[in-house]
Amino acid sequence: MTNTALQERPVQIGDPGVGSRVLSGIMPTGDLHIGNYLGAILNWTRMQHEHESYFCIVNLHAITTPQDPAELREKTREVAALYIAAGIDPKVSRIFVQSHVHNHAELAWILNCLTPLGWLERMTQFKEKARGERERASAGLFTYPVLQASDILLYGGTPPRPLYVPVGDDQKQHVELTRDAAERFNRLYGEVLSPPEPLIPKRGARIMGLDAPDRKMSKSEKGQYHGIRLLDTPEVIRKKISRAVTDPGQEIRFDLARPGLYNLLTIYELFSGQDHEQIERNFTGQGYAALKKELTEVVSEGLRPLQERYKAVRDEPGYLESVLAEGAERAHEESARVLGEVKRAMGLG
Ligand code: AQP
Repeated sequence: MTNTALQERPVQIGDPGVGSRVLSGIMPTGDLHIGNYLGAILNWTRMQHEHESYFCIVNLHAITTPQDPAELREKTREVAALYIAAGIDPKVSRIFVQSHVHNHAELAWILNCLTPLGWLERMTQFKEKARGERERASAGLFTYPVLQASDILLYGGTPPRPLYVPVGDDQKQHVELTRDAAERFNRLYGEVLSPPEPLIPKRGARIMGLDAPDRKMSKSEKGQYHGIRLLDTPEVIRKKISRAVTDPGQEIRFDLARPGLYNLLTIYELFSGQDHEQIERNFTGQGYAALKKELTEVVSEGLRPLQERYKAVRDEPGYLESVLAEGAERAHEESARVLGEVKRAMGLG
């Protein structure tokens, strides 16, 4: 099986509108996993053909918690190569590194001055990430959603166009804050910013940890059997799936009351392209051993083309650098227009 099933599923979005834009990004921390892929990147690959698309590697977000410089540099390149390997076409989309386009940091300062502290106090991700150590968490971690708002709003166009942000459901609150920030700015200074819409896939918006189906699969989780990485070998994938937490039930069916099984079946559904009925029929009379074996097969085969392309991208001297340089140039040009309008409207330009 190839990952054709993944490529052919329809995009679940409304009318894209004229001259519409798409912006999304991933932090270059830890190893990308199938949650990032199924919840975000896969939708990007489909949307890039319908909207002017910008995909960044958000390294300025990464430094809101301590990072090793050499590792951060390497992870930034790895994520960029994975975008391309997963099907983001640099001839169609703009792929760039956030810190290469200084407009992001400049708009973030401006929006910081307009964002009430109360809005940031309500962000659940800060509470989770500060892990009760509020006094020691960086100011950057607290204002992270404002930088994210800037990342998005810089690509809303002049004049403002429909702007979409394809993300997993953990990012919904941040995109809503971005909307509020744009609307507040527009009320104060005129219609400059485009309030964005989050685009959250109906399936795969929250892939759960294999070792803990009550927590989302996450790069920052350290457990060895927590998540399937995009670059895991078939043998590692087999081991992780074979240890995935399930329950004592026998029947293989989509049942939200059995979160471990439900998560495995959702991953199976997305990689195989089959619907619930088909899948339940396939496994009638069979147990977890059969499901885990099949799942290992569809995930390994589904990731194989991506892993091959990844290797090709990393092996081609100078290729990644040229993609990122061109992406930064085009992102800079576009974002400078919006930033210019913002500054003019506020008396800064
Ligand atoms: N488990 C997931 N299921 C579906 N979508 C997911 N995303 C992340 N996890 C899942 C989506 O992937 C994009 C990038 O998110 P990120 O860089 O925050 O990735 P992460 O794995 O969540 O990384 P961290 O470092 O471990 O962050 P925390 O600690 O916040 O979980 C986003 O579109 C996200 O929705």
